[in-house]
Amino acid sequence: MEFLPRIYPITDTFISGLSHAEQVRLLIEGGASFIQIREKKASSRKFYLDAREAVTIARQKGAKIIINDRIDIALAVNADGVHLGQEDIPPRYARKILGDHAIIGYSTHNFRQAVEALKMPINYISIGPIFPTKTKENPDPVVGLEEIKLIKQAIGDFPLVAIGGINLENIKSVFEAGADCVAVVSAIVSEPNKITEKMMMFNKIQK
Ligand code: TZP
Ligand code: MG
Repeated sequence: MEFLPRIYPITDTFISGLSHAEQVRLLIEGGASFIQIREKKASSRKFYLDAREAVTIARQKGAKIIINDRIDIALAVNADGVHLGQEDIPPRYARKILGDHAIIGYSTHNFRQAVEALKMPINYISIGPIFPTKTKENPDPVVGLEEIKLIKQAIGDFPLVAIGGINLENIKSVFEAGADCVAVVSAIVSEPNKITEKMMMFNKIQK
């Protein structure tokens, strides 16, 4: 998983009260090298300006930025890739638009979707929500740890990111079940003055 670290923080302006760029700065200070920017509410102009600043900060520090949902914003700010869901533009069109070098992640919510995703031109699969989460509106049913094991067995070396309700207490069980990487929103960004510290704590977790 040369491009994928073990901890994959995701920004949220609502939960943190900070801009995406501010969160990116704090996350990188805490050791983050691969960050997703997830924005569900702001205007395109506001998101563009914030994402552009986030990419500028990340480039200076050698970190990568993945944009959730928005291929147009990813192109406009020259991000490293996009993260797409089941309701977004299909990965093969995203690949055509963004090119071979872009990192494309794809959300799945069950075994069937995860195996189906292997046919797509993507770089990693995410599976979730593993545990209950308040961060996502209308989340899919909770997947659980057993499903991670089954999916990892089926997809082999293909990079698998687990997401949803993951915190410092349950993270080891997620790695033990077979996740290569863990994506985290609220357990890292919910307290704006502790983002750097929490990122460091997550990065200290051994597999
Ligand atoms: N997709 C599945 S769960 C989730 C997303 C975006 C939210 C994860 O947030 P948290 O706060 O880490 O549970
Ligand atoms: Mg999406």
